Amino acid sequence: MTDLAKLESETLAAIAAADTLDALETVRIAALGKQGSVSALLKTLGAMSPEERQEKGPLINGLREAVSSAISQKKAALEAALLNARLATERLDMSLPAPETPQGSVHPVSQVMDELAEIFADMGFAVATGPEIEDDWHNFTALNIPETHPARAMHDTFYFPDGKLLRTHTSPVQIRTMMNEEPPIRIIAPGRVYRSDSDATHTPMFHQIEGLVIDKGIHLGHLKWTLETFLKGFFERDDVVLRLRPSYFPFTEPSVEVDVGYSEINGKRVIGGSEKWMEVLGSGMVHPRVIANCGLDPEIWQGFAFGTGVDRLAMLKYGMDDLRAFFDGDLRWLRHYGFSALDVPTLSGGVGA
Ligand code: 2U9
Repeated sequence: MTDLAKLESETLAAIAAADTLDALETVRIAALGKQGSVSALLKTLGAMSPEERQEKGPLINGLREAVSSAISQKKAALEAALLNARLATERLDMSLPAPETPQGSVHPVSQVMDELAEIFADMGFAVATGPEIEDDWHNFTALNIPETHPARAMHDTFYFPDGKLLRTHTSPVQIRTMMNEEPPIRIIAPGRVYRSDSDATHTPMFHQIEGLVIDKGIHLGHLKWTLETFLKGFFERDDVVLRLRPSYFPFTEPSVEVDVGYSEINGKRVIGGSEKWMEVLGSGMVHPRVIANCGLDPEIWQGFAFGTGVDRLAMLKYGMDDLRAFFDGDLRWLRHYGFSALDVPTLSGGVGA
């Protein structure tokens, strides 16, 4: 065997024997690298006589071609094997049955939001959402909240350096809806809101749901019926009694605070009857100035609005006593108070299934 044939068979055998990409790279450097055996042969071509080069050139170049193509093929094979091995270990058997005990649970806030959406959908309300970062106009000015109102103070509102703010209520969603849609309007606006406040009953982020109806000939009677239907559906009792007290909000006139009757049984609040009262909602007829601020004629369009805290509603219905635990992410709390993903609230099945 000639030296060339020997070198070729040895190098091809080394390539065949390389069982990792690293080992193959070592073989490649030994043959085709700067100091490699095949490279050394290529360098000898320069010193040869033309006749010798004519004879040896094709042989040496053929050797280089054979070696480099064998390396490419081997490299592709090793890479494919590596990918297949990875795919085999990362394979998920989608036909496996789900775990007997589901791992996750639906947070009470999500559950109550779904319950509320279901109850209001039945009354013809659509769900509206909007940005959590708002401007002063949508959060305050449009709602007839004057510059001097305490809610604007730095104490309550989180401001950004550019003057934008974290919405302090979901009311800007209703402002945006009134500006962008033609009445009649029937919406609820659930979502996160932010106020600089923190104790057992206040967290800097909490959840609100507000509602808005704009139509012709809307009056306080429509508001009372809507809130009564909502609270009866939510607490799943027909004996829910409402008490409307006159109040003041800049964005409604007249304004009413709504109490719900309850009694205390074994130290627990049970909604129903009229033994004791607790405030659950704020509401009123939308202030004509707010309607005008959104480009509508208050002589033609009237409406009512209401607002309440979703976290507080959840606490009342499901019996938690510390709001802060809602946002701790403690798995024991979530397992205790969480809902199954399959407990979809429906009016027929009971919203709090
Ligand atoms: C528009 C017009 C009027 C929404 C309203 C309240 C009364 C209210 C509080 C309840 C407890 C907020 O979570 S809470 O602190 N809300 O008392 N909210 S009327 O009135 C609106 C909203 C939008 C355009």
